[in-house]
Amino acid sequence: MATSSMLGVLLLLFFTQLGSSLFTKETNVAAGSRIEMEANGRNYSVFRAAVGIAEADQECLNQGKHLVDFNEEGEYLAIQAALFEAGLERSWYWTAARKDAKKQVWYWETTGETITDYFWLPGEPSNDTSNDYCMRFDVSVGGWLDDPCDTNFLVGYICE
Ligand SMILES: [Ca+2]
Repeated sequence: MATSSMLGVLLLLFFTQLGSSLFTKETNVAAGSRIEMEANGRNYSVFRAAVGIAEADQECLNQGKHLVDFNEEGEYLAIQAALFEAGLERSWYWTAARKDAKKQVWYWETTGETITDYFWLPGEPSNDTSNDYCMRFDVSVGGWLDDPCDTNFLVGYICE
């Protein structure tokens, strides 16, 4: 009896650990926090919350902002540098990039412009599911991943 309950506890610990390593990322941004940041002369608000992109989008709108779009390579690199400088690099962030399902092209939802500078991580966009239509920015490794838009494990988002 003792052995089987111990085994149960061990299995529970194993799967809890497995789950947390699959669905969360070590972070240096506290959940629920908001940090103001400047990059390239523009202001950005960095949030951390377990929300899908629709909620992140709405939260930016509530503040008269929009989800971050990297309108040019320089803006992307400046934001990445600022996140490192602010100690916010160990996290994932939603961006305003979307995939047009019909055309299979990526564009900025904010401007409608097709994205021309790409910083996908190796193997990305992975198209793991048929609805990987949103983009996450993984700062510490300096690249992008595609994900279902309703993914809501603990990530962050950046408003500008
Ligand atoms: Ca921008």
